[in-house]
Amino acid sequence: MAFDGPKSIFVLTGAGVSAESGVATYRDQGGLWSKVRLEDVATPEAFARDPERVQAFYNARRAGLNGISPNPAHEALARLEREFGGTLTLVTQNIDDLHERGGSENVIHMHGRLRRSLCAICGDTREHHSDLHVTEVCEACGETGTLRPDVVWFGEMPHHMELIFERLEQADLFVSIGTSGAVYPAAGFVSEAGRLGIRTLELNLEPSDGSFQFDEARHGPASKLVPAFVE
Ligand code: BV8
Repeated sequence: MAFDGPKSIFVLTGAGVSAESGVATYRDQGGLWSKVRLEDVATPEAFARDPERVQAFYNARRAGLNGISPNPAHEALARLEREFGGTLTLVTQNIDDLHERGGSENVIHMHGRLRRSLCAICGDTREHHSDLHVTEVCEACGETGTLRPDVVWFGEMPHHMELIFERLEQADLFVSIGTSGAVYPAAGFVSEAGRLGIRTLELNLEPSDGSFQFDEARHGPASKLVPAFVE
């Protein structure tokens, strides 16, 4: 690792860390938002308006997780978690489970997880790897039609924000990997780190919207940059 001994590293990942595993990103050429409007599939209003359309959008993405594997970037971050002597906080915006499959044990999913269902009535959330439909019955409360993907939509509060800011304040190195810096509050973490005097590093395929805010930016595929950073 090319930094003079950080003691506490805060890593934020985005879709770019899973791109080489075959998971679609959002804003790249051919990305998810070039095929469908987020207002139609990734907001509570969209779910209220046309639940089956929203379920179908997430069912297709959930099914897509079956045939893919973690890539060297996920594996390098898991190695960092095992071997780094200090504190490592891994926060991901991703809703896939490739960090876990790559060996990371402590992953903070601030935008939820695609392979979990959430009951909109009782709040029960549990592993769910198959399709979800509005006809489904919640096993916890018995209600029908209340199960949705356990993901954070636009206009909804991301998870674990208090813990995230606590960890960010304790960090002495902030590393952003594979994110366009387009969505808040995640996109605001780098300026918060800068305000706190924390060293900031961007590892991304190309300069992101927020590249100018980083002390250092390295550009290239995550499967190459992340193992090189962890070594
Ligand atoms: C909130 C889960 C408030 C679902 C996601 C106006 C109207 C409404 C809202 C807003 C508004 N203005 C601002 C907002 C807030 C809004 C927002 O920021 N909107 C944006 C569009 C302006 N944010 C929210 O609504 C958030 N909630 O603010 O709540 C609140 C407060 C109190 C109480 C209640 C509520 C919630 C946002 C979460 C939305 N959910 N995902 C799903 O996945 O379907 S967002 C989704 O997009 C991701 O999770 C991620 O967060 C975000 C950005 O995606 P990235 O991961 O960055 O991916 P992207 O494709 O954009 O970029 C990929 C990058 O990787 C690129 O830079 C590329 O170069 C790079 N890359 C590609 N290949 C590689 C690579 N890098 C390395 N190697 C490679 N091989």
